[in-house]
Amino acid sequence: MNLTITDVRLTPILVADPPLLNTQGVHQPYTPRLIVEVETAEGIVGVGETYGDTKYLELARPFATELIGRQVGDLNGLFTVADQVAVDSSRVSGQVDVGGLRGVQTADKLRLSVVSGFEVACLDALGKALGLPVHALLGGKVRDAVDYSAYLFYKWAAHPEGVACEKDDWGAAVDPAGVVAQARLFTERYGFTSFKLKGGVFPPDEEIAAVRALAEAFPGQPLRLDPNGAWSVATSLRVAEELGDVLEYLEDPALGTAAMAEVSAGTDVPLATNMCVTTFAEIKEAFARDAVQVVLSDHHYWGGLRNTQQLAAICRTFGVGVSMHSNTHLGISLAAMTHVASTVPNLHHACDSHYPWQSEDVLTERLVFEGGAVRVSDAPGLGVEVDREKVALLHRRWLDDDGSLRERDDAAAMRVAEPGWVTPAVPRW
Ligand code: GKR
Ligand code: MG
Repeated sequence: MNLTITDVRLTPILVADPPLLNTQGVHQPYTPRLIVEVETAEGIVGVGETYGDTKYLELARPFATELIGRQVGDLNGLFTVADQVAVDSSRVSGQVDVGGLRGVQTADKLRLSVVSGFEVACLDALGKALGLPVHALLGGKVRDAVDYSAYLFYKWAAHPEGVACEKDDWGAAVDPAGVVAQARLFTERYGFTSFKLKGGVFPPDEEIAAVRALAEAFPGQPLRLDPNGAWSVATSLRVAEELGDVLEYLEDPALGTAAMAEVSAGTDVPLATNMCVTTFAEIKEAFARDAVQVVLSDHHYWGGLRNTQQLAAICRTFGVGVSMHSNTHLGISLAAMTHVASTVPNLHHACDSHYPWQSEDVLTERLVFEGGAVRVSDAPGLGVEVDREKVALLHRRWLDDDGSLRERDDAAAMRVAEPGWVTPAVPRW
């Protein structure tokens, strides 16, 4: 068996996204993603997916060149390659990543997000070559299906007039009744039994009312609220006090480990994060200060599926819960998340997924949620098949773009509706 990588293809695409609101603005009508394909000497092709903004693409290109001639099973070597890829200093802000809300942007995190796309593609190719599912390459599944939560968003009925976009059939959700109606659609369409509301959009009392309305509509079902760090410590504590009886956890109420530690000290409501613990280096302080009780991994910026397993092991050691965060993504990433989640013993919270919001995918067959869960595939590799025509179509959209949509920028998208909008200073409330 010849497992040498002989070709690597990178295809940036733009994927339709509805007008979902968050504290920084609104989703653009199209979001960039990067499809990674590695091909072995025997013609086996593995696929991966990661963030697609230019800053990722410009790292992925030299990375791809370095991979030619290496072994598809040399997963540790991907990190060595990553160390050799130079990151332009203008890309490193040290600030919370605009539009992505995924923690502070560092050179390492950019590199790791690129590694993840290649790691998943290599695992897919290796699994296909060996006739093994990706979960088997990760040590084997401990569950046959992975639970996901309904990821509720405040949402406009449509993107602003005059903006080129795809239509969606979710309707508007800008008040408690709209949020409950959206949650009902999620349960009807996908069978989800737990709910996360993206907050930080309206004043906290309005979001408290929305969560209360959800609790009444779905009694006893797990609920989460995530304002992406938009609140002060005092506001966070007030919300925790008011919703403590119905929340499974509060996600990133305040920004940064110090603020989260203060909130944590003042409430019994568990705190989760995908913003203050986003790298291995951030774990020590956060755990020592008991700032968070659940870490939400995003395998993209944690550097892949094996790093996610390592994160889960560290969380297990320290008695901290683990689950998964998501950003706008397609079926390749959902398959990757499902494989790794199936191998994590200490997964006690349903994972997040944006997938239901994506009406488009690059797969021949979309992944399916049944009873809110995705079945773990036992087919070789990830168990998904890429539709080349769909990739070509979404790539054509990327080629035709004047550049304005190639970087995700939720504040810029908001300015179309509200000229003068700037990303609100934190804490916003
Ligand atoms: O897509 O608007 C969004 C989310 O706010 C996303 O950017 C976050 O990264 O889903 C994420 C979260 O849980 O913080
Ligand atoms: Mg979050």
